[in-house]
Amino acid sequence: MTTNHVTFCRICEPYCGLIATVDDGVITKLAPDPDHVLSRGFACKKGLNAHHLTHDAKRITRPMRRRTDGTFEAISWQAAIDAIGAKLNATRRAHGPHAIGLYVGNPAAFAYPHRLYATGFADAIGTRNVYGPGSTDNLSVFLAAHFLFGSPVMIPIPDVDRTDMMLCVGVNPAVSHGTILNLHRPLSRLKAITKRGGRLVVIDPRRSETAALASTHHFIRPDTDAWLLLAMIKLLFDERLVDTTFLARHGSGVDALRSALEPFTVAEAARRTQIDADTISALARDFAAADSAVCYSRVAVGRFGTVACWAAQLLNVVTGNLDRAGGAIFGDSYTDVGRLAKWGGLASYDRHRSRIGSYPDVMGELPSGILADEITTPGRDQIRALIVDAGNPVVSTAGGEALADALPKLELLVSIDLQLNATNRHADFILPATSMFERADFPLVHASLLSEPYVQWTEPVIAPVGEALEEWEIYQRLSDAMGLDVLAKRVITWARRGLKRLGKNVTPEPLLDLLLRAGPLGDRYGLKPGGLSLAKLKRHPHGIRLSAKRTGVLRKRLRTRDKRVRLFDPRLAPELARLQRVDEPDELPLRLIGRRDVRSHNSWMHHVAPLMSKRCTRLRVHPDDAATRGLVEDASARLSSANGSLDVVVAITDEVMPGVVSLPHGWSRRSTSHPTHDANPAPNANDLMDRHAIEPLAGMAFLNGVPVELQALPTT
Ligand SMILES: Nc1nc2c(c(=O)[nH]1)N[C@H]1C(S)=C(S)[C@@H](COP(=O)(O)OP(=O)(O)OC[C@H]3O[C@@H](n4cnc5c(=O)[nH]c(N)nc54)[C@H](O)[C@@H]3O)O[C@H]1N2
Ligand SMILES: Nc1nc2c(c(=O)[nH]1)N[C@H]1C(S)=C(S)[C@@H](COP(=O)(O)OP(=O)(O)OC[C@H]3O[C@@H](n4cnc5c(=O)[nH]c(N)nc54)[C@H](O)[C@@H]3O)O[C@H]1N2
Ligand code: SF4
Ligand SMILES: [Mo]
Repeated sequence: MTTNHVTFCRICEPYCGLIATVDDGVITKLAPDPDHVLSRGFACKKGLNAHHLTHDAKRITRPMRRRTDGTFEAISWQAAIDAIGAKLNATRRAHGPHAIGLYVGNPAAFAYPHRLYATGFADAIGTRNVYGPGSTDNLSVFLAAHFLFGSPVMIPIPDVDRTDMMLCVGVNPAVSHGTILNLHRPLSRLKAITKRGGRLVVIDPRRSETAALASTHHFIRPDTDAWLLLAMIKLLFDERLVDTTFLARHGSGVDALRSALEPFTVAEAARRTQIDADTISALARDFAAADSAVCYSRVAVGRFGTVACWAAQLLNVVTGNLDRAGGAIFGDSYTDVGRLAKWGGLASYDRHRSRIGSYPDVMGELPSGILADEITTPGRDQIRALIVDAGNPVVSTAGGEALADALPKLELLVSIDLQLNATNRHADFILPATSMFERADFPLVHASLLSEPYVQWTEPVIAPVGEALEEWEIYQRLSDAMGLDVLAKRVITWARRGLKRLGKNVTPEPLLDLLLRAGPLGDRYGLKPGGLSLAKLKRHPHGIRLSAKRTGVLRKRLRTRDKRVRLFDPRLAPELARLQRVDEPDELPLRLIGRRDVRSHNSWMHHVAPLMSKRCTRLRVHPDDAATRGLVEDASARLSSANGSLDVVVAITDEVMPGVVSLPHGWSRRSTSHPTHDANPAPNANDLMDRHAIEPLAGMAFLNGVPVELQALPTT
């Protein structure tokens, strides 16, 4: 029997609407949903091929245990949960809670109860050893928001549809489809900016796909964005082009900021960024003069991630573009995310420190760069058991090879995944998770990042394949086996009490229903007829657009004590000093930057054959740099950093600026015993990264702007 199901994609942040065709329990086709309230018929190739992962013949669909010879055998859920629970309890008893670590990867943000239960489980154990992709992605964006606005989750987003000038710094939304931003139909909405007479300006060492849509593109020497942005802000103060009324009303610490900015002159910024001084000055003046303007940025994975991300938001603030149409707006609608994060214990910074390196946590997460060392360094609190859930840190974190060497030293490694990867091939147990089509869902994690406020719900499209379970259920079972309460610390007491009064168990659906109904747009359990409830969402599978006040909400949203934007946090001072001190890192002449491909997603879409035909994993090199090294198109070359070397194939193009080379991440030459994956081995950019190059404030890895050299390899 053939049936069609309305659902939505959960690979990346737009959550595009999809129609799934199911034949006898198998998804045979995915099409964009033309009736989705926001995506209106847009979906990308990744989303449209996601069912190949669900029905991949090599997918892990039963709990697996590793035999002594390294192969895996299927076991029952009961046997797996009992064995893991007993070992985790024994480890905790013998060595304390920190001996158990968790790495919770990127896909955990795309299933609404996943993260809640994963962090709830870590809290129930009492471990501080929680890791994830944050330190290779966006923790410094969160920390910048914490410094400025008093909460790491209060991240203003670009008001793309109304802006007169969008300055994209270190983002490539034409390929990524947005980051820290829920933006449906991202391409047409970016194109609309210039169509309506606005400006899209891109700062990128590569003429990216977003740059191709832009009015102006400026190359920038990688990892120098903090200089550009700080010099722009200083110039605006010097030329009295800042919005003094806005700053007087909403800012605190203007004097401290002004003196901190003193060293960041346009002349010095021009030298470091390789953007000429006139261009920097004109950019700053244009930004301040625009009717509305917004800087949209994720310059997080350099040596100065937090300073750079802070400066990017600060530019919006000092020009009065915060909380204003066409500027940077707070994206909340059906719930107050800042308050929720505080109640849930998520809005933390420097609550605890790592054993190795004494790094502060950001929202409970520690830098992935120390994970291998936390496993191998003897002593109290050494990690002896690790759960890797929806992650592949051997491939996706800096210097992941060291982690690959460390994993076999663990007494227990548990993976929760759908497939074999370079990390869980070392696991003692692999627990099969559902794919997105086998679970109900709601775009919860992006609740404060909605460029157009909306809600939607999907039922599962098919029953779980094999014995796959949702992660929340896995954590629930594990906690039950260990005698722990998985949600003890996270779920606010009133939620528990409220649900009890309604005669409901504390499980994800009733919790979500409560969030919606008790929220500002909720039906308040009948008091506000027509308001939101899960039942209402279920009646509108293509989503519901919401009307919510999006500007003029600053004081309500700010979580600083004095309800002012904290323009300068003294914790930034040592970083500003280091920024001036550190110039060019060493003698290697080229700078390596990353790249994403529309047809792959981090380390895990490589199993999908239809996506792989046009992939490009070559190193992009400027013609001048190729010529001086005697390199021709498709030549093999050795790319070396202080940390290691890789053999790459070269693509020569002036889309990268001279002195810069670009290689995608997420690839690996390690065997995963998967036919498609093994047919597509490619160099792992992270083999060149130094895991110990950790930015001190947010623990960011240094992945963009890494010094490298390139040499031709003899042809064989
Ligand atoms: N050099 C370099 N490195 C980078 C980056 C970079 O730009 N340059 N980018 C970084 C970024 S932004 C990120 S987010 C990280 C990502 O790094 P990680 O968070 O480690 O995630 P992935 O490598 O994408 O691996 C995800 C795993 O989850 C599995 N999976 C997929 N869906 C599900 C699911 O629903 N449930 C479960 N349990 N598992 C699932 C996949 O099979 C895969 O094995 O990589 C980072 N690494
Ligand atoms: N197709 C696809 N989409 C994805 C993903 C994917 O793997 N594939 N991953 C998803 C995830 S997890 C994330 S976090 C988002 C990331 O979303 P984005 O941040 O939008 O994507 P990136 O590709 O990391 O974009 C970074 C851009 O910055 C440029 N850049 C590199 N170094 C510098 C620098 O020093 N300064 C400046 N100014 N620019 C620099 C790069 O050339 C690139 O164009 O994408 C998401 N969407
Ligand atoms: S842009 Fe592509 S991968 Fe991202 S949600 Fe939409 S369809 Fe899925
Ligand atoms: Mo990411």
